This record gives sequence, structure tokens and C-alpha cells, in this order.
Amino acid sequence: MKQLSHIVQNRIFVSVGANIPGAWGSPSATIVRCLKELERLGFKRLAVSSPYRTKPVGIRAQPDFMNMVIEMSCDRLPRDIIKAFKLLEHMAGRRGGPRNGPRALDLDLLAYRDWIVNWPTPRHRPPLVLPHPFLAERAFVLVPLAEIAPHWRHPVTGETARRMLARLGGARHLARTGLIERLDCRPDL
Ligand code: PH2
Ligand code: MG
Ligand code: MG
Repeated sequence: MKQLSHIVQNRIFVSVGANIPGAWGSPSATIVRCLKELERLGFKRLAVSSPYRTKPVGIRAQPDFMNMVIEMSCDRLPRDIIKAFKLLEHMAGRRGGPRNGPRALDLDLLAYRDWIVNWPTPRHRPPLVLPHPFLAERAFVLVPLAEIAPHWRHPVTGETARRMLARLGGARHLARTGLIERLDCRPDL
């Protein structure tokens, strides 16, 4: 039988967030380690945004976050990717906690190719929704996304990352949806 030698590489965007120390150290140390571990698991890095310091959205009484967005390719399916992300979150010391609460590491699959899954988002919040349902509402996602992929188009709305960011509004609204500052220090990747 002919060997299946062609492995499909799927382009994905991932939001990385951390706001409390965990098993891998500070939020910035955690993110650096997380990038290494993703590589070890077979994710190929295509682009990495600057890190951003952001105000917590959802539950406000918690430390500021460090957020960034990475573009990668991999041969996995979405469910498998999420499984790998859960494993890394657990390795980084994350254990449960409230939705939108503090976490040592949060890895969210923003987009998988141009796939549309469970859209519009049903009320029962299934584990897999693609693209990520809050992508267009969060400055802490859109700012780093537009930094590395301004022309990427949302598969449902057709809007580019740059356009979605412009629609989010001026500086005050950006602050309300999380943005504070781009950090110049690139964590040592
Ligand atoms: N993640 C959340 C809820 N709120 N706020 C900021 N600034 N950054 C995040 O990554 C974040 C959040 C849920 O995962
Ligand atoms: Mg999240
Ligand atoms: Mg998450």
C-alpha cells in the first residue's frame, strides 16, 4: 500500500495569557516555557506578537495579565489541540478556578484554518467554538492579533483583524476591553 507521506499542516492562531505565578514561575517565565513546550509537542511557530500588559476583563479584582498571540501550524485536529493546551495549562500549575478568574496559564484556540464550528455560539457553551466567540470583542486578543496578522480575515464576518480592532473603538474602549501597554521586552524566545 502506498505510504501516506503528505501531512497536512493547519494554520492556527492562539491567545496566550497568564496573570499569577505557577509551576513554571512568573507569568513571563511561564509564557517563555510554554512556547518551548508547544514546539516540543510538534507545533511549528510562524509568528509571535509582542507581549502586552493588560487589565483583567470579566473579574476585575485580580492581577494584570500578560497576553500575546501566536500563529502556528500543526497536523492536529482542533479537539486534539485543545487537549494539548489543557495538558500544558495543567503542567504550568493551573487548577480549576472560576471562569475569567486568575490563572497561571491560559491557551485559547482563536482560529483553526478558516473553520466555522458551533456558530453562532449555542447557549450551552460547547467546548469547541471556532473562531473563538469573543475574538472580536477583546482588545487583549485583537491588538496582538492585528500586530502579527493585520490582514487575517474572520471566517464568519470576513472582517480583517485590523478592521475588527478599528471597530473596537478608541483608546478608552481599548482600555475597557483590556489593553494597557505593549511591553518592549521580548521574552527570550
Ligand atoms: N482571560 C480571561 C478573562 N479576562 N483579561 C485579560 N486582560 N487577559 C486575559 O487573557 C483574560 C482576561 C478568560 O480566559
Ligand atoms: Mg481565555
Ligand atoms: Mg481558556
